[in-house]
Amino acid sequence: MKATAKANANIALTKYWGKRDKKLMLPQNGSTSMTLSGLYTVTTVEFDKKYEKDAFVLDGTELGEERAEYKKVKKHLDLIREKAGISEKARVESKNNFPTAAGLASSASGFAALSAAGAEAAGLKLSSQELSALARMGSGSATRSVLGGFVEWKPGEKEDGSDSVAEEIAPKEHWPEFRMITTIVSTTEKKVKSRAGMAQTIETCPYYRDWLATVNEDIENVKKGIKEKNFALVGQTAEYNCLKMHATMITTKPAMIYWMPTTIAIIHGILAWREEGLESYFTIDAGPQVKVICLEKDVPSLEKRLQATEGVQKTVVCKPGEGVKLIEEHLF
Ligand code: 2P0
Repeated sequence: MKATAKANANIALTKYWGKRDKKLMLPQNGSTSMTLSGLYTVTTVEFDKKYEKDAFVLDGTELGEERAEYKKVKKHLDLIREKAGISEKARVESKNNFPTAAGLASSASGFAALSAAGAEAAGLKLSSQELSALARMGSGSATRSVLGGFVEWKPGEKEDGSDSVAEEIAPKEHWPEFRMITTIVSTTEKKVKSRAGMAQTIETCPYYRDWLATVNEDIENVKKGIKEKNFALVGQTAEYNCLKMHATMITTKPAMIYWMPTTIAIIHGILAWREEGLESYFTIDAGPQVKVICLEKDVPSLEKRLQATEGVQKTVVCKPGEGVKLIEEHLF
């Protein structure tokens, strides 16, 4: 009853921000993303009678029962146990190859890996849609990391949430030249986590309904742009969608301003470079890092410019990556 899974992070091209059902983790709106090669979580889960309680080791440190991350993992294990009809406690070890909780979607790769490894270890045989619905129960963005390439998370209409799942827009082979350059401008843990932040936005932001009114059009444009490999359409739509989401964050009470000076310096850089004919677009999540959407041919010039921007600590170039998969190498 032991299994290990590897899941890549994903970055939304059109964002998820807000739940319509907190218990079933159903989103207010659909979203689209690219699964990233190279930024991943590996998780081993073992259910065994020898364990007296669930244990969760993240990046080499065992987390105490009082930690929020421990509670989320335990809740997810309970859900898997319930589905599989088992009662054994589990040991979970998880490793990220990038900083946790700094706006690089660690909960997406984390819960996709935990769901795949946990389901396998518990003997559940799930389709990829069922697996995405399970991952969703851990973290909304994890729904999308179950699949590779370009992905849509359908908001779904059913009350039980069974149709709020991931669907492939196109596999990674469809557009192998597509790139996202992830910049790391800060590795400090953010002050307001997404879950609390999005709930505050729904409660207090006067523009939230305007956000919801325009998201579906963005989703359609991103899907069309991906299918037709229309880079400008994908980039322009993703950038504007990100700005609309941040407009709701900034106008939430209390305001959530995730951008740091380096975030803004990169934005201005991208706009100026675009004027010169170097085409790239930015997208930013609930954190200060900027993800630069571009094509393979422009990566060398963009990386040079990004690395010369004051405050940029690191850049990581990501291609469209694969979905979650089981691997043989266990962490313990
Ligand atoms: C996204 N974000 O679509 C958006 C954009 C952040 C900004 O999904 O409460 O960690 O676990 O469902 O998935 C981050 O939120 O939140 C997120 P929960 P999650 O990628």
